[in-house]
Amino acid sequence: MSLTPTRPPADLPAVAAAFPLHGLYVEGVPYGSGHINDTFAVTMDQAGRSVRYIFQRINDRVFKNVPALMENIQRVTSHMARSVPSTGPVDSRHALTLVGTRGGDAWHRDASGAAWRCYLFIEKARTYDLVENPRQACEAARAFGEFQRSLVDLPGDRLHETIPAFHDTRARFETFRRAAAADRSGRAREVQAEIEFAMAREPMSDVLLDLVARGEVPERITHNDTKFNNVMLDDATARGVCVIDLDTVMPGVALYDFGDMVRSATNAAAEDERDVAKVAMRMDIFEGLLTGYAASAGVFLNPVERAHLAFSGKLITYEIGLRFLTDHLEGDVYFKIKRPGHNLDRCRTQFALVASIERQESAMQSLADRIFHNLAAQPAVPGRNAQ
Ligand code: ADP
Ligand code: GN1
Ligand code: MG
Repeated sequence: MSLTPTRPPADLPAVAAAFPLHGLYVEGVPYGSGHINDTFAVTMDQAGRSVRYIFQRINDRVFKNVPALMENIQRVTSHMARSVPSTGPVDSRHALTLVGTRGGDAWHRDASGAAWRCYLFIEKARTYDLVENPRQACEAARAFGEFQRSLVDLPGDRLHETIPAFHDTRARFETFRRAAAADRSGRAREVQAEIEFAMAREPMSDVLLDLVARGEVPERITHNDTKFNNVMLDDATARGVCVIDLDTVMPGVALYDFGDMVRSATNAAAEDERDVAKVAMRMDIFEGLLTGYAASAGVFLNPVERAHLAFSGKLITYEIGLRFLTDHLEGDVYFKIKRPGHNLDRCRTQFALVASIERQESAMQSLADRIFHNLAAQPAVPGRNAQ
């Protein structure tokens, strides 16, 4: 079972010593609410000044090829550091900065074999689990769109696929179907309603994959985990300053990125809310997302992508719901949990959000059409097709 750590590992000072940080180690505390890696904020005392760094123990059950993952991140962060955002003021925090090890490597393997990396801490900005207003949604979507746009001209080979078939909804559905049939943890009986909800929507799995197969939706370099708490908003201005959590940056489909913004930002309730009556897709937040995304990504989205903006929110919410349900059925082996039934609660909120989007989908797409109407229809910046 994957449990969220509540205290830092005893060897964190030794891990920190593998990186050329100035000053004296003061403390390391668990940080953030990600479901995958173990993240710690480490404070160093540099001649009386406190300087923080982010340390992450990379989850190598999820990311099986750490060297390939870190090569992607190195390429992406150094390219972004050189690029100037097309929207908004220049801000040195716009790209994550990796701190290499004393030996000159991008990451460190500790005595127990665990893989660690270190980033400069993005100060005076923070992440939020829940969107508070449309302005925040707009800023987050603008920043994710800007992120996609700045990687259009990434030089070199195709990025590694850090998790193969990550957004292959058909494959996710088949994994779910097998987990329900195998019922390894004996939980299938109590989740019949969720299993039926998932089964009834199976045809949704192929819609985007078919468009990609027909060449109507291009491959691009995408983030693939554009949840609202993976973008840092400036404390003073609420501006989206930096996109983080780059483990899944790889070739992908822009609509999955937009869809995950819809899933994680428009929900009125938390991802793990137990009272599903609180779950609802908020139209004003959706409008904020569309406005921000149009400002940065509008120039390169083609008409087919634009026509599926609302659908993408429903699809990715369904897909992540399937993944939470699968993990519940398999005994909580993938996502970190803080309580029994945590993944089931997460699945239920996702499916309630799918239902809420179903009720509003046509109004959502009409709004998308209106907001994207005035933008040029032809992609000004082509997608990167598979090489
Ligand atoms: P996970 O893959 O587990 O979600 P993230 O990379 O998203 O891990 O990091 C978890 C949390 O740590 C983020 O939500 C954010 O609050 C914080 N965080 C990550 N990187 C930085 C950074 N460079 N500066 C400040 N905070 C960060
Ligand atoms: C995980 O790492 P984090 O917490 O940002 C997951 C995403 C899911 C998300 C659901 C590598 O994201 O795919 O959408 O949880 N990341 C991975 O909250 O599986
Ligand atoms: Mg994260």
